[in-house]
Amino acid sequence: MLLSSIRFSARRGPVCSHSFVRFKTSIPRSQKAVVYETHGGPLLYRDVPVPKPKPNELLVNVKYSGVCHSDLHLYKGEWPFDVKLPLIGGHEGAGEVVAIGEAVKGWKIGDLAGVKWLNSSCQLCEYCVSGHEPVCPSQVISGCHQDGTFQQYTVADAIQAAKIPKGTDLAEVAPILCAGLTAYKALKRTEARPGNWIAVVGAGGGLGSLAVQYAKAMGFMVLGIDGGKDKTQWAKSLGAHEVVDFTTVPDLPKTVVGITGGGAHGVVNVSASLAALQQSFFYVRPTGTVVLVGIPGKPTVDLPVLPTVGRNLKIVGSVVGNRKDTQEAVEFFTRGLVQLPVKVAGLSELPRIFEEMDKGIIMGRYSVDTSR
Ligand code: 8ID
Ligand code: ZN
Repeated sequence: MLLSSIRFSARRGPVCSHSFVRFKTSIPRSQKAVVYETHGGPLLYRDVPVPKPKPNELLVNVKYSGVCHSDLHLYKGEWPFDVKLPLIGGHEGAGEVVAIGEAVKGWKIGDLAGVKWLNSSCQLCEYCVSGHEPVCPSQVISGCHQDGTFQQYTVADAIQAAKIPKGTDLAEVAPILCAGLTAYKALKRTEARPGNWIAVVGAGGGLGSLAVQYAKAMGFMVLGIDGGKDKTQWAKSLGAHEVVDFTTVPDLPKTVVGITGGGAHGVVNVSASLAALQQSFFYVRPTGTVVLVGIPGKPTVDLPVLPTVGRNLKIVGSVVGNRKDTQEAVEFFTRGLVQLPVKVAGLSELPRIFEEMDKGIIMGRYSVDTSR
């Protein structure tokens, strides 16, 4: 867009005479981002051009982005995804709308917006029209198919972008856009009832810290499972009724069945561990549900057929959530039902954060400040 083509409109502010994009005057031409050119290659903190929104898109000045383990899986090339390279990753962005494409309705400059894993979907297929847009075959994923939120400005489809109420703490709300949403939807997928036991596997991690709190707010009894004293105490401090350290307990299934009086009604596996997933089939309660959320690098388990059939188990997958789930997940946060004790770091520190995540030593979630 040529700056000379900009004209000003009293009603809508400055506009471009060609595309009628509405925008703030202060958008720079370049910005800071973390880019990688090859899987596992250097994570380069460098200047890149500010993207331009398409007619259906918002340009969001990302203030904070959560750092999800999915970003690390994608960076390492662990999943058979069609990843754009070079790539700016990230899909838990929270920021301010600074430009609006000509076809966008319902957004104005200055609104707060969340940028999610699901950047856009076709809105026409059978999944999109039935509220299952995260499985749309034409979906576009932020920080995978297109550049994501590890930059100061990113584009987001206006239909899928999440509305964030004015005054919300952007560092804290950022991880709700993936971790919170995914944890909340997975809990719904258990179809458990208030008072039932939910086992959260990976309770000390990013999704787990939120799953524990959403589960408690939804009226479930919560058993948090993770490794080490720090992580189990952390899960307890977030409200888990009981915690189990999988690294010290001699027989995990027996322990869980004992604590829950017959097995967990719902198991939400938000760990990136194949072993953890495999074990969960042996402590879910008869008629209960195991929800697969975490995706280990080698993602194949042996499903024990006889116990699954004979105990009427449900084994389901769950990927993020739809727009309604997003709205609800954000509301739990803005109502104070879930807390985000995030660790704030600079975007330039992403390489160190990925290292810590790889070692499994992060408690909760990092939220990176894109201004440093
Ligand atoms: O939509 C989805 N399905 C979705 C959305 C977002 C993230 C799926 N994910 C996936 C990620 O790609 C990743 O595989 O969920 C998984 C967890 O993401 P995260 O919460 O961002 O990761 P984390 O912060 O590293 O937490 C993982 C926790 O699992 C624990 C670790 O100690 C850590 O606290 N853990 C491990 I590794 N092995 C465990 C085990 N055997 C375990 N906890 C219990 N038992
Ligand atoms: Zn994520």
